[in-house]
Amino acid sequence: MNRCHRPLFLAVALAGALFSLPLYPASLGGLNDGYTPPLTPKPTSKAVPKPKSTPKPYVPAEEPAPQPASIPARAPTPAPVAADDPAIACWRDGAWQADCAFAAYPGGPQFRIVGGDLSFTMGTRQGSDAMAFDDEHPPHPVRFQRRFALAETEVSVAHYLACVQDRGCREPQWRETGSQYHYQTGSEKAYYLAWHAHQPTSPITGIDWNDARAYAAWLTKKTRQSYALPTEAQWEYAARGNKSARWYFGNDESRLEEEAWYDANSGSRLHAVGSTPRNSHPWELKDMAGNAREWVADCWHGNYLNPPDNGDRAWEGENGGECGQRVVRGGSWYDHAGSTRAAYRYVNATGYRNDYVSFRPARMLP
Ligand SMILES: [Ca+2]
Repeated sequence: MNRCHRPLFLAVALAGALFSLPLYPASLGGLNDGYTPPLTPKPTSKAVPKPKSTPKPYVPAEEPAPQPASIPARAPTPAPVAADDPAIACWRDGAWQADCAFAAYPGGPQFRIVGGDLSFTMGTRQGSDAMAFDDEHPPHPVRFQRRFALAETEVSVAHYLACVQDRGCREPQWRETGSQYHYQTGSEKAYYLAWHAHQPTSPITGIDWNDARAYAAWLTKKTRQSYALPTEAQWEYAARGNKSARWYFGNDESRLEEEAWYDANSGSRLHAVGSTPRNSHPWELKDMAGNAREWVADCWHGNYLNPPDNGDRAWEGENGGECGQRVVRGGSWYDHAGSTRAAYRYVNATGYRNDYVSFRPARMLP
């Protein structure tokens, strides 16, 4: 290297030294993305001397506890009713059993637990059934908050007269002292006699809506359990029996001849409750089609505009309800086939008594 080149060499060496210095991200921002800072050596951990373990005293091993042959099943949910409540017979495996029966009291009317998921479409779509009437629409969803049981049949004459005898109910029209319709002494005695209204096994007739309510109140008092007239929604849900057809057995009208007492086969009279030649109701409710029409709790509404969606409660006077008239359901010995459909509705004045309207109570279950 000669002297002339020495300053140039020094400048190149100085520049090389400057550019070899590490550049830090803090000063260059994103321009230095590829840079990896030098690793900081981990501090050398101090060797901590392990504490001297104290020897555990010797404990002899226990004999293993004997294991049960199988894991016991979880205890079933206790029944939500008292042990002396007859409905307790229908509580099994932690739930109410559909189709199960219990008597309200020994020798009293039988009740059946309704099945299904406690929701359905009530009413009939306009134009979907030639047998339907305008008051059945619009169809609408209904849900029940609580399961219920419904009397297996209409209340029989014998069961109703037990209430009369106990001073819980008024005499039916055909036994009323001085009545022209008295079945033995009245000038119009044939009105009830001809239709077998006085037979102990017939559905009770000659009673109005208040009489039906009085019976449910008497049953409540007698049993210390809660009975009432079914709501219109409860009645239709039970009558449908988990189907969206005309009847619980489907749409085949010819099956009515065995399943119901109506004008084509009744011989123009009432029949013993639950006495049809055949009954294929899934929950074994009987006479939901025919024999006697049945009072329900609700006030009359001429259609289903703005109905309640909770079927547990009766539709009272709101949204145009007429509470001087109450709904009757199910058709009777006197009615043609279309009036025995599950969705069919009819109405009577609250105080009206005749020979083809009866009732059956319901019981809300806890
Ligand atoms: Ca009936």
